[in-house]
Amino acid sequence: MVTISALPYDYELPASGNVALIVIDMQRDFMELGGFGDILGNNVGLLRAIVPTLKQLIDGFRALDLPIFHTIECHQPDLSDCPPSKIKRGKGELTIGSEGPMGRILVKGEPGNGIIPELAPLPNETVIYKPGKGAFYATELESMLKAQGITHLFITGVTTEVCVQTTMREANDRGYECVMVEDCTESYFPEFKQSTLEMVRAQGGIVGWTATAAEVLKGLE
Ligand code: C5J
Repeated sequence: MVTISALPYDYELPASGNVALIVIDMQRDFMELGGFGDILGNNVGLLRAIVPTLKQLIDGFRALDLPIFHTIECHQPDLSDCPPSKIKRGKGELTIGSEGPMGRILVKGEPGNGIIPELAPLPNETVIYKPGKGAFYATELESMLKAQGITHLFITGVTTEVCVQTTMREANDRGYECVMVEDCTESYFPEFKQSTLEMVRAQGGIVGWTATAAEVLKGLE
């Protein structure tokens, strides 16, 4: 049994459990000027603070030979997987599919849709292309986790209250024991990040746990 110091109480990983790291949407669209996040009026610079810590966590999982799943929020070039309601959101001049400074916004394969170079996935790591906010919606993630017998998830990435929280709630409802890694997730709104962490671990961990990257690595190593 592995014990990780977490909130609201210690997180326990039984010998029969298998872990994975989930890295949500660390893509240029959200992290750089000219991407979707910027076009919606956000200060994308705020998100960069977690990159070194998230890199350490990813490197720790790599060193332990533990599975890593990266996600990218994106749509097919013909936008057939993007509901009109999502395209309309924001009321900006540029919307999903428009030509932006880094190629078509939030479209699979465009330069802006790539994961930032510092956190680029290795060839043996899985990349999940997701059309929704949650990583389970309309993707192969659940079947892949099941195939590998994964039961315990460490969830990271951006943005905390949108795609990270949605994914953690989806995972929790499917029976996964989830930890949101506090210093490996960030929001354009610091108060939303704080509220999300509190929501997750309220009521005895109604959605799961939160812990720092250092505590996660200390427990797993
Ligand atoms: C957003 C995300 N914020 N990855 N996506 O639209 O959180």
